[in-house]
Amino acid sequence: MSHPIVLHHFNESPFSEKIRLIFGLKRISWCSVLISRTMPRPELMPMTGGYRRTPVMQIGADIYCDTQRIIRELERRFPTPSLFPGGAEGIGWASAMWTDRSFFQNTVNLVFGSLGARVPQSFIDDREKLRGAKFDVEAMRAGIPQMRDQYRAHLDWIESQLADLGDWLCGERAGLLDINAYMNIWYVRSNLEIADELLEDFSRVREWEQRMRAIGHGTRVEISSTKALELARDSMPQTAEMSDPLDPNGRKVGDLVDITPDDYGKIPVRGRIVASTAQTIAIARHDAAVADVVVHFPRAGFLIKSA
Ligand SMILES: N[C@@H](CCC(=O)N[C@@H](CS)C(=O)NCC(=O)O)C(=O)O
Repeated sequence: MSHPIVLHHFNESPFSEKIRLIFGLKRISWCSVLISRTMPRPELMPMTGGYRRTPVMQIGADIYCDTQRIIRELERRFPTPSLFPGGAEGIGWASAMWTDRSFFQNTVNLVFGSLGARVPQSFIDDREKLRGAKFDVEAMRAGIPQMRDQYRAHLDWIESQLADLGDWLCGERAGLLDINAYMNIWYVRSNLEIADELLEDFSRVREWEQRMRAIGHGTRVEISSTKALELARDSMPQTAEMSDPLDPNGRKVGDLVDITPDDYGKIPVRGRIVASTAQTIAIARHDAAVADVVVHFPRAGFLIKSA
């Protein structure tokens, strides 16, 4: 039986926008579960085992955490059109380490520094828990000049790539590199009145932004979080066992491990390894609310420890 593609997300989430655009690019029909921007998310946590970042993709009782892992699964299930129209697959994947970390942190500081007193205290409290550090809107505000310098440098890379290659960053159509980089422009555009000013000197980026926006989100149908929970509970995970004979730490199918993001939202998820490769790891868990699930993570950016 084939299960629907379900995305747990919120509309304002830039990482979710990446996935929505991939739905658009690949013309995928999907179910949307809108979650709150802050914790708690009582109907999602039984599925992820505590992983709290947004978005999460669910296909039956298989739960995909982190956009790297979600995108890999979408590319596997819907290979056409490819996210790598110009080849260069390695750099396409690796670009997330630029766009999701340094470029994104730059963008976050710019957005929240500019929003300043308009950021609700409840959001600040939640993001302090997420980061395990102060979410210091005042310091972000003070740092806006430096953040503008950095944002301009990131935009300049995109502009020069477009100058070399034409309409898209890595080939004749939009691909993963475009999706990853665009997230940070979408985020600024959605939040800041000064977006026009920030983008003023980058005419190619502005035209590319229009092309990106036109990709759309595929076909979206809303469902409730309760319905999604039922889908997980009434399905069996579909992940086949697969061991990685080259695992640098000798991990095997059946090993009990804790998997934790290495940057923020450092909540370990515990389970037994079902499948692993150089880029992915999947663990089996049981929860009274959803029965058996398999939770999937990427390897880059995550810490796997023996439990
Ligand atoms: N590396 C993660 C980062 C995701 C991320 O930081 N998402 C933001 C929302 S756009 C988040 O999780 N915020 C806290 C939350 O939603 O709990 C990914 O690629 O999915």
